[in-house]
Amino acid sequence: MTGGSRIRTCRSRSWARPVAEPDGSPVLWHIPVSHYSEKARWALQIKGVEHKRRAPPPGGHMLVALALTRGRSVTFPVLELDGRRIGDSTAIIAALEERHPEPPLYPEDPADRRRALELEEFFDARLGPAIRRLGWHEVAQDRDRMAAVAVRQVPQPMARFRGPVGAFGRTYVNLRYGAADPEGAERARRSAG
Ligand SMILES: N[C@@H](CCC(=O)N[C@@H](CS)C(=O)NCC(=O)O)C(=O)O
Repeated sequence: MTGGSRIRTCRSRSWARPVAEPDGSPVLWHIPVSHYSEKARWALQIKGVEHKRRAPPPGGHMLVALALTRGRSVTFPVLELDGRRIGDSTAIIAALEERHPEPPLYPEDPADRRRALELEEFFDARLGPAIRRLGWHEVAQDRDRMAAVAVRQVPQPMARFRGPVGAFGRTYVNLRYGAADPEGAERARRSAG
């Protein structure tokens, strides 16, 4: 990622740290490979908001999301902003618009804004999950490729366990996103096409 915002990644620090940064910086909890996290990263970058980033440990990430949001969310991104922990990329963008209005991400005209929010909802609720399913379906069929992607998501010391990390990743995406189901992947392909 390039651009004006200064970012410090915090992968090596404790993910379980329970309190906000002492200096009050926003913290983006994200999954590096996730398109929803990318959406939040783009919004922070475009608005030039200095922030820190933390990645939860794969496998334990849902528990971390639950703990961060006090049971409101099991997914990432989660943004810590002004003492609040905001789950869901759409809510994160709404909060950033309010806190850092410039440059605006929403169109000014009410009809355009409504249309933009509808599109956002479509991408989040329909296209996003379809693309994710299709993407993982393609990746998970190739064990080597799956392992290559999976080792990039885990802390450095675990990355040398390529085989087990890849197998865990494949099992996870199969169970969680239905990646092993060719018919589901075909439906996703049609809805994404
Ligand atoms: N509607 C949510 C969806 C977020 C989402 O599904 N995030 C995925 C990453 S692609 C996640 O955290 N998945 C963890 C899991 O489902 O186990 C948003 O816009 O933030």
